[in-house]
Amino acid sequence: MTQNLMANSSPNRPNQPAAGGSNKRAEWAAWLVIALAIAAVVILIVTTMTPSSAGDAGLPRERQAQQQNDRSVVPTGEVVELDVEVEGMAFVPNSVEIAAGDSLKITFTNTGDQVHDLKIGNDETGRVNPGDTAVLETAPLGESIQGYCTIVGHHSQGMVFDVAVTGTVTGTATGNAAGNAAGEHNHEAVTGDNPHVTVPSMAELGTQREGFKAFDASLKPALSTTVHEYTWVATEEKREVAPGIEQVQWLFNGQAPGPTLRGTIGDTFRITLRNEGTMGHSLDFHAGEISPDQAMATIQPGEEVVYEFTARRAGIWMYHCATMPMSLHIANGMAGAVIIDPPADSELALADVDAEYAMIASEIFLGESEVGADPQRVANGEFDLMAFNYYPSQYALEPLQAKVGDTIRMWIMNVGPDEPLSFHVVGEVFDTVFTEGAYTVRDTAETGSQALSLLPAQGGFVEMTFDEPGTYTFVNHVMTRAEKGQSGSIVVVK
Ligand SMILES: [Cu+2]
Repeated sequence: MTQNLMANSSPNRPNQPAAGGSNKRAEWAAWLVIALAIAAVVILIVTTMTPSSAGDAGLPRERQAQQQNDRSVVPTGEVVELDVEVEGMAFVPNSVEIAAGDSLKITFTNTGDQVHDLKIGNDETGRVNPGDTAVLETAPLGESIQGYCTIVGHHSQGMVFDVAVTGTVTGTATGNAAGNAAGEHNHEAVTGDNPHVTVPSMAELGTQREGFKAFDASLKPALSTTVHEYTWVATEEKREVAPGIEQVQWLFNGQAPGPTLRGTIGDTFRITLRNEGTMGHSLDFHAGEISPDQAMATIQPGEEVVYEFTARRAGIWMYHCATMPMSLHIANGMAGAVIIDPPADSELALADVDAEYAMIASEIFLGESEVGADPQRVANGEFDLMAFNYYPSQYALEPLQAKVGDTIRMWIMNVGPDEPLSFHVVGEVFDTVFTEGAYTVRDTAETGSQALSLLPAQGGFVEMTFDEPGTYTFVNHVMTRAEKGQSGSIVVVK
């Protein structure tokens, strides 16, 4: 190579004959080759461009498909009119069905408490202040499309409006456009990339549904008995775990969380666990101080184990299935709390309150309906939703109730399996907080506590007194966890 270069750039070149006949022919031949090459390139470019019209050549393929689709819409002249309002972070109604070629005239009244808008395709209302109304008229629509609020974060929280178009024109271009639109929707509107289900959005979690019944969070006083004897069955049953999502849960006594037990220091708890499931299960009571070897052993389907312990210490204590992988058994519902009261004459004695509640905090993992929580996603810590008492946002749908002047005590147990909890009540300061064996503040007006922090397997209680009527929201102040369902309301009336 080096030698050739040396040869071509040889200093001898100027000494070669300049205008010999054979050299001239070679020069013409070279020019001819160059001209042919240029012609070939030009032909190639022209050929490539021919299928597209000049106007579309620069557009991305999706946009071209969209344009072709738009051209295929035959307007019917029909205008479908409807009123749309806002409830929380959702449009109400949040869908409409029209025929291909119809257009929409939406009278949008923002009944929410912040600015919203509605955009469908290229048509939008513009910003609408709370209490204001705007009218949105769309072009004739040829295929189903999802409208949404363009305010940052509202789309991803579920502020969407589905227009189902019947009699949609079919064809490759339409199919591509629809596919792309659906892909974009999934990416933005769901809270995770769960391959099994579409995870409900924050708006869907907060949407009222007829017949919904929340898990009863009210807590009764300890029974006067000193021996608490129960038989629990371990089962695996398909239940609703989030709005519109049914999947298998693993249950103690047919419920998730398992029953909340309550007694007093010195009481004996004797729990017989009968395994009516299809796999091994077991029990581990953190309130007990006994050898794990027998009591916590995994029992097979059809077997029983008796777990007996004497409660020596006051507080709220976790219990859970201790069969591997524990994360999965807890994620599927096998966890709960035991509450042990100090004696009334103890210096730790509980004050009188107007009501008590028990909240078991956990992650929710979604999976195939027949399987339950996706084991791999549980192993990876990829939770989909968060919950108090194993159902996201249930106390937002069915709030706790109190009166002005009431003092309530909320017992909180974080069963995880993995996520921390920072329990806060919007608009309240806790007068009393007890956590993991001690009061951190107690019946004080001079100071107080804004959040009870609990790692998995930690518990405690908070007390608060309501001075004014209103809707007080309790949340995991790890804020994105609240938005995934770890929030609820206390409605306080006069
Ligand atoms: Cu289990």
